Amino acid sequence: MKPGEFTFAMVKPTAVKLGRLVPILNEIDLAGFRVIAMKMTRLSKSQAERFYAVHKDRPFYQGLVEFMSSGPVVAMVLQKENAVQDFRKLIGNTNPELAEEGTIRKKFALSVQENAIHGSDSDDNACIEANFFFSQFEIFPINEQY
Ligand code: IDP
Ligand code: MG
Repeated sequence: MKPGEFTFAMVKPTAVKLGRLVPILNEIDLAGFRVIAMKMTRLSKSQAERFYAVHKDRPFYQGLVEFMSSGPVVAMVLQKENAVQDFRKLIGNTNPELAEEGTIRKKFALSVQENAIHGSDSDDNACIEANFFFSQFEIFPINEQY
């Protein structure tokens, strides 16, 4: 897959627990993204620590790790042109109080921490994060050989 054509997303534990998975997937579909890999899984604390290692010195890190390992998440790889930027726009600001009207976080987030969904912030991180959850045999890019 070429950088720029895909991003990594993860529906966070509270959103899954509250039954918001399908409504969130609907928003993702309506925005023109194609799901090319998906799994429901639960992160161990050490996996959550590794996934969010860039934030390890931030005051919210321990709480974030506890939260992200508190229940099942749904991880996915999404294909679309300009995927990373368009998906960040679709999910909105990290803080739901600042998130733009119509964004997924505005609609589904409970708080800054429990903000419904993760989206990669760069093409490099989309690649790293997709590989964190999926092997090459679990990602099915849409192309001529599909
Ligand atoms: P992002 O998810 O919009 O990229 P980041 O700054 O990368 O935001 O933070 C990662 C995650 O850490 C957020 O999605 C949120 O769950 C949590 N987080 C960020 N800032 C805070 C905070 O100030 N308090 C509590 N949790 C936070
Ligand atoms: Mg981030």
